[in-house]
Amino acid sequence: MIDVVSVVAGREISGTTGSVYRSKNPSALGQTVAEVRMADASVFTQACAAASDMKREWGAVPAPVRGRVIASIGRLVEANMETLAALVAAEIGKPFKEALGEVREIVDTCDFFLGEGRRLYGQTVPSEMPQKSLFTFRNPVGTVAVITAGNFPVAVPAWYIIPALLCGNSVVWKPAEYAAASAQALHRLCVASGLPDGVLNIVFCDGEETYAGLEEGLAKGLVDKVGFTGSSAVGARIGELCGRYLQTPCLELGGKNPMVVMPDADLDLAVEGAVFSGFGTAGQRCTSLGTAIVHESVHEEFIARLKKAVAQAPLGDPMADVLYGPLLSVRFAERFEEYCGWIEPHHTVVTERIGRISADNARPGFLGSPEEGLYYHPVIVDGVRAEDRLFREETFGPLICVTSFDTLSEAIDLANAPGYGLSASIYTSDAKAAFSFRAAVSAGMVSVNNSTSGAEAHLPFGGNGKSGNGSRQSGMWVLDQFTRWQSMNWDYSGNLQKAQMDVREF
Ligand code: UN1
Repeated sequence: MIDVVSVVAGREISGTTGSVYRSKNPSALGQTVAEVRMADASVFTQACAAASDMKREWGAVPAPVRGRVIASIGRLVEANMETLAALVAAEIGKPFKEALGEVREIVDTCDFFLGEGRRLYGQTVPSEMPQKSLFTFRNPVGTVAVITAGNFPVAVPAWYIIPALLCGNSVVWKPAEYAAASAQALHRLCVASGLPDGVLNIVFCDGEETYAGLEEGLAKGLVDKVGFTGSSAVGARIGELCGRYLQTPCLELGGKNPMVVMPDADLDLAVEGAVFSGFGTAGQRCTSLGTAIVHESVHEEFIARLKKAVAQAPLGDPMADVLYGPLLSVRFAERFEEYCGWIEPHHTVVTERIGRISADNARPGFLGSPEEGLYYHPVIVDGVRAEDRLFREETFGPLICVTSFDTLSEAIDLANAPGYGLSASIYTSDAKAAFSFRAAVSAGMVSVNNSTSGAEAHLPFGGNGKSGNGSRQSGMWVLDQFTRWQSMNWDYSGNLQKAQMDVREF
């Protein structure tokens, strides 16, 4: 069993609330992976102060040197890839192969940003006046608080932590407690790569303590930027809190991601995409497929092929080659069962139970007794309507909705109706339809003949509407989150030249 503690300014803090959270293996609830010594709000604020104390020092390290630290993080993560992936698989039940992909994403992120250490370009800009030079610089924002979910317990945090550090910021990271051991492992690898104490702190505390600690940190001017990945409801609360202190957080929230299947689509490809993005990671990605919006002429055929593909997909032990393993934790499983309660009489549940892990099926929907693993059978619900709760809200589990349409314009309306806007996909061989869809769908990410999930680490990642506040992570675009532009003008004429007033006319 792994003992998990907070680390502030290089010092381990072994819990201040007296409470211990047990992070269980969702494939075998009897097995505790980690005991997390939970901290309270004051530890979160202390971590903000520790990070804030280091921000000048770290920000003054030349960016290429920070880039070298990022390079060693990448190398160290790569050298420990299998161990880290196995820990992720044990702690949240993500299939090992996917977990390896997740760890690979950290390495990709490091590869991208180590080079940015030698760029972080500013500009030279012409002045209105002679003998005057104008420049722009990217300055670090200062202290970044990173609060992350556990469905991507190491890659998504790295999307914040790596560029934030590269840009010269110090960081306080609050991971999800149900993925605490994976988070602690990543934190240790980062610190071992040469980060000075206090530059990357990690705090384990529950939601309310985090909120209180963050508020105090913001009020005391110890937090300059918040990065949050998680539900839209919590994101709204964090956004409100930051707004009170005139801050714009980077919010990466939920999704109800649509996939439009046009009459000319390659149906097998579309079905494969629906299976991967609907049921991969047990549907627990922010980019998971929400609703397949299928043209009425191919709707029946799509359902038939989808049903067959899902029935053949192996589920179960995350260490085996499976489509998906258990749900993340008991809390997520309970919530998913509630979402299944949104199925209405006018819906058709297409999938039947496709297997049993054990004989006594203790709860409806589970493939076996939940204690032996939070395995849930795949659910496909046909006949959803735009006004249904199931259609409008994220269900974060192995459930996909299907509905049909007649014209592309109707499909676009349906795609936008839930008010999220993260990822959207269209399957078609018609370029005009694909580009029209791209322009009209409100989504940060659009796929053509590809599923809604599986974004690459060097493209902008993020959403609109209920999926976020328009901020973008990843690639060069995230630099605008973790740096602030500063302009400088330098007048070497020896005179006071007044902008707008002393401009020479020709
Ligand atoms: C998330 O679920 O928070 O695009 C991120 C994808 C992943 C990231 C998902 N690379 O599916």
